[in-house]
Amino acid sequence: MTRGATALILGSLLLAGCGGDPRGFGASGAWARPTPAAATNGVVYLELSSDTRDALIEVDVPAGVAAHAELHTSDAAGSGGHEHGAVGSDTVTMVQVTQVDIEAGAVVEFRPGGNHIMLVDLARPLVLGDTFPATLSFASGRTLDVSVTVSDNPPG
Ligand SMILES: [Cu+2]
Repeated sequence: MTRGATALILGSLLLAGCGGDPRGFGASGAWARPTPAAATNGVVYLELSSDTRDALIEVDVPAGVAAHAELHTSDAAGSGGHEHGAVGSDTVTMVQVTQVDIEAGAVVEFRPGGNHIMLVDLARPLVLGDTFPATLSFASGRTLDVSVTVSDNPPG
C-alpha cells in the first residue's frame, strides 16, 4: 500500500469519526411519547437529513392512529401559539408551520422543546412499546416511510 492510499483511508476514517460526512436523504430515530388515556394529541420526534436542500411539508399517519398530523415548532415570540401541557412535564407554547427546511447535507432534529410532529385527534392512546407507521412528504416530491416507536426517551 502506498503512503498516499494510507493517508486517504485515514482521512476517510477521520471524517466518519467526526460526523463530517454529509448525510444522505433519510429519517431516523422516530419516537413518540406515551399519552394519558384522556389525551387527544400526541407528539412525534425524529431526525431528518437530506443530500440536497429540501423541506418536510406533510406527515401522514393511519386513521387508526390519529385524524391527522401537523408540523409544529416552538414559538419564540410566545404569541399566537397553542400550549402543550399533556405531552411533557413543561408547558411550552408551539405554533403550526407549513414546512420545516433542511439544508443540503444537514441534519434537522425534531426534539422536545423544538420542532415536532403533532398527532391531532388520537384514535387511541399511544402505549409504551407500540409502533406505528408515518409517511413523510417533502417539497422535492420525495417521500419517506418511517416506523415510530412509543417510548419515554429518544432511541439510542
Ligand atoms: Cu404542537
